[in-house]
Amino acid sequence: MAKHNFRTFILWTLALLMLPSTMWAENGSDLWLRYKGSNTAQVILSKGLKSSPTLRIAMNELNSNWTGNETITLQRTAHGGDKPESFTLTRTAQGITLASPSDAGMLYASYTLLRLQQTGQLSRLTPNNPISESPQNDVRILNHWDNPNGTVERGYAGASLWKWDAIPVKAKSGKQAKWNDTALQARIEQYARANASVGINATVLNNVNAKPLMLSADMIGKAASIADILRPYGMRVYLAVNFGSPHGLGGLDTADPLNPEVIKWWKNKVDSIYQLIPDFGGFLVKANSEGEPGPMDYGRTHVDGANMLADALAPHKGIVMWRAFVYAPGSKDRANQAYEEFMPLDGKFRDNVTIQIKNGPIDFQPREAVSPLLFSMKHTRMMPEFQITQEYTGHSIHTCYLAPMWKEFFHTLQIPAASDMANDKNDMRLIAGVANIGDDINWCGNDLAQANWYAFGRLAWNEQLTSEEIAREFLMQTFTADPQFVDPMTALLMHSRETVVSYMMPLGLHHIFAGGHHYGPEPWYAPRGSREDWLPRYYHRADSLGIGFDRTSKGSRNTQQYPEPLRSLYDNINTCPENLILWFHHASWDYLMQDGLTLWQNLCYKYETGAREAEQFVEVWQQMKPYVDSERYESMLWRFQRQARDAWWWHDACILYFQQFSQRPIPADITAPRFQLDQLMKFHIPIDNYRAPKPEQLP
Ligand code: GCW
Repeated sequence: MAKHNFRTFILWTLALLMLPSTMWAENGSDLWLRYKGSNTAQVILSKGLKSSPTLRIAMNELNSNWTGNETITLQRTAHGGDKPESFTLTRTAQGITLASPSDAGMLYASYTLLRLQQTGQLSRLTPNNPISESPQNDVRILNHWDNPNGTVERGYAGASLWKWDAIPVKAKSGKQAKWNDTALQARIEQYARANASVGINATVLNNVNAKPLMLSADMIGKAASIADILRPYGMRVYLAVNFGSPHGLGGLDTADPLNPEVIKWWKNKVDSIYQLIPDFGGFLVKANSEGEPGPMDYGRTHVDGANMLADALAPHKGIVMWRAFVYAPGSKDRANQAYEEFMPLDGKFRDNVTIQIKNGPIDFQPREAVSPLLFSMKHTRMMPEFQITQEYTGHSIHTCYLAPMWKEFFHTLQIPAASDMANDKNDMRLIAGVANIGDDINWCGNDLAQANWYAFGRLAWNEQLTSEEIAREFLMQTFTADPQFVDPMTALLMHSRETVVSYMMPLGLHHIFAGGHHYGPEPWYAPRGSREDWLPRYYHRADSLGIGFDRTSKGSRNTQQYPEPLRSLYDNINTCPENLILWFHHASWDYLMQDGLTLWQNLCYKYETGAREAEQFVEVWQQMKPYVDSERYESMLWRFQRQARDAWWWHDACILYFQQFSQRPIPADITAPRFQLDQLMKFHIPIDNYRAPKPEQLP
């Protein structure tokens, strides 16, 4: 705990001691950090190792949370060829040594040691078996879609964590600012601690739909105050910037990236940021996408825009993450566009530019094919972007454990031959996740959605971990290590994403959500005058012959953007994985699938299976009652019940709607619809983009 928080800590402790014990209520705010250590460790720094704020945190965590009385020694190792954040845990007769070339590495080693203890895995660490770890990604970054006005785009866990009004502006003198709102300060420190405990080392504080205001001197001073809290936890701050800022904020009459005044404006702005935040990470940019300004507004290219910013950042070792989420209205296939726009630019970006690419080519759907661009550029640094917040997987209501989706993504990237995947910019690796964190007391709005924050960190550190081991770790640390709880709940989490796919968008269907908020089913959504590529029918293309988007060599030719063997695999309906069949093919209703049933029958059965599974989640959860505190039990119970009801809503809406096209009978053993199509078609939940719906708003 940083020194400035010591007073808060004492005050809280006194306050808690005065509370009668019955008033203690669980609220989920402790996340997976619920150590019950016995305070008996002897933690020391090896000879000559100078203490630092980071090492003080490491020592404090071990001192208060380790159970056992051995001596734990923190030790600095020579850099050698190791990554700075790598570490080794060694057990000797004298105790345990945590060694790393950096303070941050020793902090990660401390959290790893504590995790091993919490999850009963300490026996893995024996004198003959040291444990060494090195992060797979150098930059493991959260992207907050938080706006300066306190709202969070696609956030379902309350308002923004950053209470900008209450955050002090750090002065040019470099003196640490004084926080009046110490509770906020403590909360941000808890955020940093949670991230460090799973290896997340960077954060973009604000929305990619960025306001020019974010670069005002005041906001930079506030970001610097946040950076001061995050720094000892090994985290660096980045900002999303509005490309039009020289115009929108600086008062210039242009933001043309080749204009000398504009170039100078950015250079000065960057220099002023580094004065206050010497380890500032850099910029994230959404340009010429969904109405955001960009270099193309001035007849320039992504390269011109990204390189200009990169040049301003380079003297300070900052980077640009330039997003490839681009698509123009009226296109033949939205899935083709990032590739078409960026492939001709391959090799033209500066070394400190990374193209940030969503895992799939459309938009964070429950299941997407991997973005073809990620296989294709050879001379450009690229990073994947995941969405941890559940915009398309049930907001903070449905339980959908996303690690299996991310593992599926990593796995697909391994399918082409290594030589086809060679990229000469792989000396530094990065990965981003759009955060699911808000100011709700339990951080994520849903106690089990914390698992997605946790899993993002763990996988960003080590892509080889299995979804299952991550789920187990999470459950054991967050709830209880009792196998009566951990086993069934691991199974539930492991199943949950496929269940969501089944009741929402099976067989490669995508984007058939309600318009705007993306919560429920509206495969019919088509208000007059809308952009065609924002409407479900653009994606499902149901007609009397069949359903699905023909992206083959005879259709939009999207399959041709993939390397072999994926190209041929996807192009042929008979070899295309069935879970993506409607992503790549317009298949006939009577197409025979591997199980001998038709596509139409399979579609009906998928919805049926998904809805029944969601119902089983309620039962599983009810059996967990003895193992869970009543607060979290109740708060998850209504969510599971709502999820099951929503699954039937999806089931009825999609089966009845698509039957209008298929004109085929619904198999007799499918549960009879509870809703009527015309009722459902009249219904549109009156919610905005910033909140999960309330139960009473739903059918
Ligand atoms: O997922 C979509 C969302 C937008 C978002 C956009 C993006 C930040 O619906 O809310 O805007 O993608 O990723 O830029």
